Amino acid sequence: MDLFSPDDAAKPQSPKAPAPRLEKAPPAAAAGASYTAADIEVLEGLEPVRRRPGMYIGGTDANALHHLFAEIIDNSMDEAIAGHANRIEVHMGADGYITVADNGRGMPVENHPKFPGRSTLEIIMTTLHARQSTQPYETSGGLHGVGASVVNALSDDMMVEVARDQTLYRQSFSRGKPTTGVEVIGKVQNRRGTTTRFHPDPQIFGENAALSPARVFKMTRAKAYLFGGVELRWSCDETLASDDVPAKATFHFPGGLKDFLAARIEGEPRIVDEIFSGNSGKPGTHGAVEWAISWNLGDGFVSSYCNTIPTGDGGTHEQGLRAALLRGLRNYAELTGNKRAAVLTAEDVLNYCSVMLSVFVREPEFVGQTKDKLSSAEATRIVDTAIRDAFDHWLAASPNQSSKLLDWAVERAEERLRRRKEKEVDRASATRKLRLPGKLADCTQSAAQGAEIFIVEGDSAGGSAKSARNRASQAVLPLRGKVLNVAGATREKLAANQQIADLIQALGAGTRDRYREDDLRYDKIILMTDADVDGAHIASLLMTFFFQEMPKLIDDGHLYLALPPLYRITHGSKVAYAMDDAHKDLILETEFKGKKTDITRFKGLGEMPYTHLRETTMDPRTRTLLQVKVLQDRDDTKSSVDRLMGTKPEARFEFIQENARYVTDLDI
Ligand code: 0RA
Repeated sequence: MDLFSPDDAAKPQSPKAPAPRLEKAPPAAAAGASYTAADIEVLEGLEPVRRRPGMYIGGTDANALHHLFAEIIDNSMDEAIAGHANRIEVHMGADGYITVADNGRGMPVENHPKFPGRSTLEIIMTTLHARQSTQPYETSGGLHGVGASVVNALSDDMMVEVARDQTLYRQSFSRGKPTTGVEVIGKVQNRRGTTTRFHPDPQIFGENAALSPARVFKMTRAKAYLFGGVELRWSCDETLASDDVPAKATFHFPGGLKDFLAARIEGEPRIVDEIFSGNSGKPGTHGAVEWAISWNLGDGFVSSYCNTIPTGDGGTHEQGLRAALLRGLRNYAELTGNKRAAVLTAEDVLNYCSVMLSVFVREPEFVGQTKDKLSSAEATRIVDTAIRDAFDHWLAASPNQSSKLLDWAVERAEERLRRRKEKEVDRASATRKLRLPGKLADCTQSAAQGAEIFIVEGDSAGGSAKSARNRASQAVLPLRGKVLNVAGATREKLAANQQIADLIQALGAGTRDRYREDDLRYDKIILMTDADVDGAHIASLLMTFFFQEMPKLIDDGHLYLALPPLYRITHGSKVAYAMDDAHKDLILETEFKGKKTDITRFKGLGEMPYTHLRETTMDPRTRTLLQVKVLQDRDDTKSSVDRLMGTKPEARFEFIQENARYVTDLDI
């Protein structure tokens, strides 16, 4: 049964008297009826909005607060754009309330067909996305609007008044829930429309949160510029008025965006005097576009809108604008034989440009957290098409001004290219400074403290070491073949040697006089060569290199020798490793005495399973390292090194003759 009848509604009611509740059936669940999806939505109500306001209005900051006002005025603008309203009034009170009133058709107050016993007004105000599924408007922004219900959810007090059918209705809400039914307030004559009054909830936005009169004033005025078919009336409490905010003002701008832009860029020196502006299509209908563009020396901005809703993050309509402007200027360059225009990009044309762009599309789509970016694909073509021809005409009409604009844009482009080149050169020299040898498998930590580099012989050992390492703190540099003997090399030969160059680069600290401890990229430099004579030779060549080129690195205790084993001895699950033959014999005599053993001799690090390499040689918890130190007086050491590693073979021969008697294990 529909309780609502014209007779009831026509009865005059005192606003103070408790109005009869016109319609409210018990919820389906309470009535014991089965749930439908729609019912569940209603029963769920607006609690999710209060729990996570950011999901609906992008946060709870000042922007979000002003978003509430935007939602409400956008609903009235929709009604105006649809041709049903031509006046919207905004009032800010000293009490923190804001009121938006339009002279549209008025929100429907009769029973909602899908929710028996509940008015459409109540459904609109208390359910998410409760818009009619068939779009009532030609170009509605309302769906962008998360809707009046979200504002309701986030207001501690809200009231909607509808003047419709000579009757004034009212319903009040708090925090998303009705506090009254739809009340008949009285009879009205010559009045239609919707009035919405709300107070943002301090529980959500904070006790001190307040809408900024200046900001709300500007938002209100902008609507008048964006849609010439509506008059905006502004008023605020005297205490809120200021130099920027009059207590009362009326806006009606049939001149549209051109006037808006002219006002915004007043006093800024222009590159070209004339504003390029125009429009296409009937404002408020699908495909309508309006634009105003000035090339001036101010800060430059692009203010774009879709269905009068600001699109702060741009989107498809701005893409259309960029394409049209770039193509137009390039065409003009071609026509006038200007070859330098090939380097132009849309940025060169649009920087130093103040733009207002407004487009109307049916059922627009917005993306992004605060739905500030237009994503409707058709908007690109609509804007591109509308502006392109007009721009060609505008450029052709005054060649002086157009050439000035073109030259200026080309200069910007050339400047941009120059800057980019400089930047590239800077970056190249920066990376050169930092460049690491390609074969280095660096550790991921950047601090030298605790970092280690293993210098290994050959790529296969390098592969095993890379598998065995702890990537975070251990780097691996494989050197191929024998390292140059620096003791016998000239500085030129040294400089030309790739292995040495890689090593110096990887360590990062420089050599000799230019050695800088602070630049050393690792804490421990670990020479990890095979446990055989060749390996020992390479290790001694490397030690010679450090002794000669980076003695401070040794003095400071950074150089180490790894001790990989030569043998792996197993009996069942018992495992032991031996460093050399003597060590192996000792282990066999003691730990494995009388046992049948398997003995593996590693031909090189590259043949060792990486797990064994890790456990025996690289893992700081289980390995043994030898720290390299210069024990004798440095000069004595230097003469020994020269003698053994230097260019004179006779010095080595002498050493062998002197020391041959100490040799014990000689394989012949
Ligand atoms: C739904 C349907 C109709 C109008 C509205 C909503 C409406 C909502 C707001 C919000 C602010 N001002 C508004 N004006 C209208 C169409 C009702 C009909 O067909 O009469």
